[in-house]
Amino acid sequence: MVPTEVPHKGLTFVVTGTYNEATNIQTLIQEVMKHDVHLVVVDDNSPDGTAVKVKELQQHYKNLHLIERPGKLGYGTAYADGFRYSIEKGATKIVSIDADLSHDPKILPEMISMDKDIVIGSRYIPGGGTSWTLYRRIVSKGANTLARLFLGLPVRDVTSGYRLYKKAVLEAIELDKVKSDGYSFLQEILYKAHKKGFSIGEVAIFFQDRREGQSKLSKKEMIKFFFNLVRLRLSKHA
Ligand SMILES: Nc1nc2c(ncn2[C@@H]2O[C@H](COP(=O)(O)OP(=O)(O)OP(=O)(O)O)[C@@H](O)[C@H]2O)c(=O)[nH]1
Ligand SMILES: [Mg+2]
Repeated sequence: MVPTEVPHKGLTFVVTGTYNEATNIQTLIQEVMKHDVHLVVVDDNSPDGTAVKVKELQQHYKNLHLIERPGKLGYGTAYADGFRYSIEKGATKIVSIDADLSHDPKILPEMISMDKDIVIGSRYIPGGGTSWTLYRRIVSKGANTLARLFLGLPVRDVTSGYRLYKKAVLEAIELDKVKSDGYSFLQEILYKAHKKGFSIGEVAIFFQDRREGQSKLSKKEMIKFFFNLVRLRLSKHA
């Protein structure tokens, strides 16, 4: 009998940044760990003891990793640190996910099986959506349309933080050189990857607004997003 060839599945690492997510982290870990993946939590010394919970759960889950940073150093560097760690540990695909349960881990298999260099969990393709108020929906849709047209990106959801990257994408982008944080970090990675010719796909997600804590979408963040758009468009080396 000719042995059937089993394709090498690769190793997927899921990365989540946490700042005061003690009320959410256990559910996130349980849901993510139902899948055949590793999970890396990057915690910035959360005053609510998020890291303590992670350490407790490390007794039960051997594929659960924790990176502890001394203080709140920002969304972008948290994920960049998690990405680098995952690659060092042998990841071939790396997923970024929010810890506040806005991103449903059930979609992971669909993201992992799609053969694209980047897969975006997208709120703005058919089947996708959000639980947001009208105001926040308009702001987000406006920002996305602007970024898509201005940067010429062939995707509907430029600011979704739920994404899968093949390792080669993150290696090509040189994470140390990414200048922005927050939503701008997300569009900067996408813009650079697109310019380098990486393929991008989208799967529909329903974005569940965080139930605990307050939204941090400030006017400052919106202005930063706009200036970053212009900076990226004008930069020669992006
Ligand atoms: N380690 C770390 N994680 C962060 C930092 N800022 C945000 N995060 C995490 O990054 C993820 C996304 O941040 P959120 O605050 O949910 O951002 P958002 O969904 O745009 O806004 P919300 O409406 O507040 O939910 C969450 O898991 C946060 O805990 C940070 O400075 N350091
Ligand atoms: Mg959130």
